[in-house]
Amino acid sequence: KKYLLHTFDLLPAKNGEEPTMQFLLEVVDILTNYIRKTFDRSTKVLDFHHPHQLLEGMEGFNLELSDQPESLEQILVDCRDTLKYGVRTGHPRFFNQLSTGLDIIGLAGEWLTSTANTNMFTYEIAPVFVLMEQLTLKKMREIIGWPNGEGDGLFSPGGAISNMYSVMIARYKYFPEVKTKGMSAAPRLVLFTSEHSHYSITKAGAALGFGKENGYVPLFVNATAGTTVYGAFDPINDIADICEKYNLWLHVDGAWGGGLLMSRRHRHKLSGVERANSVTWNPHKMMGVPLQCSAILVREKGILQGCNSMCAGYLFQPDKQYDVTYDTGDKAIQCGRHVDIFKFWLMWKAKGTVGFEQHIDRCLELSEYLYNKIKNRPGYEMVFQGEPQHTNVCFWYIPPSMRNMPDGEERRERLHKVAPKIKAMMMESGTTMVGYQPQGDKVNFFRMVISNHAATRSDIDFLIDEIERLGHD
Ligand code: ABU
Repeated sequence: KKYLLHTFDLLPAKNGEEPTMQFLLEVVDILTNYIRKTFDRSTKVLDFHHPHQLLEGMEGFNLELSDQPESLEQILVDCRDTLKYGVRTGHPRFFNQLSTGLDIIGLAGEWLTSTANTNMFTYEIAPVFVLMEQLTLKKMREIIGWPNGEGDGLFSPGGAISNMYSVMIARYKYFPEVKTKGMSAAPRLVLFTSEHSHYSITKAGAALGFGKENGYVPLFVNATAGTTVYGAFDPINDIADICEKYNLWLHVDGAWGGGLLMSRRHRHKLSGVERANSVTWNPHKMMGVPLQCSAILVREKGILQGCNSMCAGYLFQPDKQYDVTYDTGDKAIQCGRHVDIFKFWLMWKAKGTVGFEQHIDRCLELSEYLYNKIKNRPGYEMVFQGEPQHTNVCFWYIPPSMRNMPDGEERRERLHKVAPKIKAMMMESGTTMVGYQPQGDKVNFFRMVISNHAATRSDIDFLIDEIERLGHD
């Protein structure tokens, strides 16, 4: 009977409680089945279809929006199929992205967040979440090493936006009049970042009107803690010396590598981070928090507010009955802001700081296992010399027919096609996923990264077997 029902039969409809509970239990059943299968290695990582196939419509699954309401039965099918044709990013053999894994407590946190369905801009409507955000950011600043965890911060919609915040506040720090008078209130400014840094730094420069010319005034230096492809750590102390000498803003992009601050064994790789003016740190990467969860942390208190506040009277009334400094929304460039904190706070409670440390140490041990397994294995060439600093292991797989080819343009051209071809076959067979890219003058190579708490040595072995099975010519 329930299948003949429609959305308007659910709460707040009269007598809607029973069908609402039944419907939600069905949804929970779909979700829990999906979760169970995600951790079952006999389940595929994905069931790949080309965009035109999905757009044309699969059996019983039509992406077109309908003018008339669909039954709850169809809505449940839509839920099931949406997951069926998606990618299981929590699968132990999904290595494609820096953010992987499915943490059950984090997931529960995300469900609760959606149920609360509130907005982070004011204490008035998100009292508990605002306090959780403040406390968690303070803890992160303490871990960075800023005295008493003092400073400022926000959770933002991803590392690129966190990095953009850092450029905005640096500009505000040195040229506050830009806020009201525009770019003419500052000389032509330039940012410094390494070739391997994340493209969001140059994107922020482009969006905010910076240039790349000699003769412009240096303002900002980005040091990357864990580059996206190689996982390399810039020498923060050396860079900080230069920034101090020339009075430049130092930002550390630890979107990927920031998580290593939780590990007593690995945090030395970010030595000097406490000298930064701002830090990006994405718990949704190395700490396994469900997407999205990215923090911009700032050493100087009040600067985010100074840079971004617009004091909208309809939202940030100064005469509320509580301490309105907890209305943190005006620090953000967004108005509406999603609650990203709860799942992270809940995971921290559940695991403790030591739990994050164990997770990070384990991921790094696994990548060491992979590196040792392939560094001298026939058919593999490492992209850079020496042990990886992070979990990034970058390598070429050389199919048997190419192993005796002399180095040269022909070999480079052929090698450039190997990783995309193997990756395409992996996706078609749905068994595993790993990223590839060219970098500088280096032709396409695989970038293996490990942040998934479900991955084990057997999954690393599987990946290597799979590359060799698919790459054998
Ligand atoms: N923000 C960079 C993420 C890239 C990746 O997952 O590979």
